[in-house]
Amino acid sequence: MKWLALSLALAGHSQAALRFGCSTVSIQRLDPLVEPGKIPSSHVHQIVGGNSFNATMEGDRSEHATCTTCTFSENFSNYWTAVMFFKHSNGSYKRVPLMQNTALPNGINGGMTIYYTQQDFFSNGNQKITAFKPGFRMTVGSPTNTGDQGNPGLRFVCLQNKGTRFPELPTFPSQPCPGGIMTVHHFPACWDGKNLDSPDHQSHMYNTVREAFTPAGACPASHPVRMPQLAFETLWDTTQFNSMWPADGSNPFVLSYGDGVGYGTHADYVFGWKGDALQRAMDSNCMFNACENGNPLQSQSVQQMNACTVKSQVTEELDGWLDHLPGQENMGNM
Ligand SMILES: *[C@@H]1O[C@H](CO)[C@@H](O)[C@H](O)[C@H]1NC(C)=O
Ligand SMILES: *[C@@H]1O[C@H](CO)[C@@H](O)[C@H](O)[C@H]1NC(C)=O
Ligand SMILES: CC(=O)N[C@H]1CO[C@H](CO)[C@@H](O)[C@@H]1O
Repeated sequence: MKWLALSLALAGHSQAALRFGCSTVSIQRLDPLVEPGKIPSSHVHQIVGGNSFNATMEGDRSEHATCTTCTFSENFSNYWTAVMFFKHSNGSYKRVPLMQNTALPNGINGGMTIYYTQQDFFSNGNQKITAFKPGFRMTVGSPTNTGDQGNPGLRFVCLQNKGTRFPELPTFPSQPCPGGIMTVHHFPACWDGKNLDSPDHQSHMYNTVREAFTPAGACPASHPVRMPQLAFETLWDTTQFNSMWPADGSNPFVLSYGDGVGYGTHADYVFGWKGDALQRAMDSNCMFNACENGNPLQSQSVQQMNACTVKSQVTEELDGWLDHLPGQENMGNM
């Protein structure tokens, strides 16, 4: 009996895991965290989430947005990564289209899959998971990294099909992938308990991520507060380029800041859930789609998601064959 009472008490926050799709809200050269106010910023990003995404994003974003491209309609957060381009042997570049993930409702326009899990999919490790606070933001990875930084949370997967998840690679795949390429970004989940941001957007957090979605390590005393494990999956439809793979066998894909290896892969997050919605979800038992329709999160249809957009503030050609990566014209041949 004692055991039963204990397990029921813990069950209240033992299992919640959110996984949901977000369509693309914008693809443009803005970087409100790293280069706030700069129009255009140095490289192209693909962004999902609330329509208050802008060159400058101060304060509580849930108060500025009026719609979101994500399934959960109380979620006005923004999530973004660099964009992938194909580099032809003749020197021209073409943007690689995004495609929706498997296991999500059909018709989502590009975008990403977002996860907020506890210690892992199935357990909080008997710790309270504290939701991010209004004004919270962070980045993971850095475009200036040129070697493996020992973060097993930043990975590439060569897709045989949309369901492929292994092996996870620290760099771009070295051969054509029949189902496209997935980039994966796991954020740190240990917070210092004080700062909503830090000058480098990283030192208020501490990373104990292990590979894939396996349970993260314990939080250190300097960053004792366990927050949701945030992760992005982005699927790039590289298949139209497979027949143009270079004769010398080298990887032809490049991230929008000129990285053809992949060690500089990075991602950004600005919190924007309304009120206590994320905390309620983390304290519940719901998993994936079962969290929708008010159980406990309000949700919206794919049509409503796709209808939310942000007008680009940067007028430049991003599609078609380009003679340089947008913003990288002085970088030469990389
Ligand atoms: C972005 O910021 C500019 C300047 O502050 C403002 O005029 C514009 O309405 C904002 N756009 C969005 C989508 O919030
Ligand atoms: C490179 O090849 C592509 C695909 O065939 C073509 O559309 C593009 O114009 C070429 N670029 C140059 C500089 O020749
Ligand atoms: C709780 C809350 O404010 N929910 C709102 C989330 O945003 C949608 C619009 O996208 C509103 O309809 C909800 O009322």
